Amino acid sequence: MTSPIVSILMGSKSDLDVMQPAREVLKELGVAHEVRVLSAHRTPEALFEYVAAAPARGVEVFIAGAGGAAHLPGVVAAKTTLPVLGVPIPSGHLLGLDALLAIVQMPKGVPVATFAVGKAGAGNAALFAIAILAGRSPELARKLVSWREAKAEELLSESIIE
Ligand code: RP5
Repeated sequence: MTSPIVSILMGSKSDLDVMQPAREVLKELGVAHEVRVLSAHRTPEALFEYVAAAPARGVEVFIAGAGGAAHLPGVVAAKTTLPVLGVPIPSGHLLGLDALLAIVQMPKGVPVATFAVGKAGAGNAALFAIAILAGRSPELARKLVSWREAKAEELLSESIIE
């Protein structure tokens, strides 16, 4: 089995649908990853253990999606100096604005890169993770360029509506 380079975390199984585009992008570009549901509030000890052990298995970037109080990305960032990419999940009455503000307002010294609320943010977090890894992998850099070109071609092929 290939070692995971990217870890996708989410605070609840109910976040899985919104985080799906991150999995799809990583699959499409052939980046080994693993996906875990671990909560900063409900399972903090298990989360700490996971974050501590992940680099030894090959993890170089964390993508963390959470809704509501959305402490997961920040708590992961508190426990590692690897890049942490936060995805605000739209949930509950505030539709993700709560999670966006929680994730984006990290205190100085413990950064989390914050992405758009919802599925666009999840997909972009995966692309950004690959962009980080592409710095040392020409193969990944090439794949990223091809992916972008393929998307542009797809759009252009459907550009004439009438
Ligand atoms: C957060 O609370 C999770 O990330 C999720 O978005 C939200 C609601 O969780 P559930 O009550 O659906 O498990 O911790």
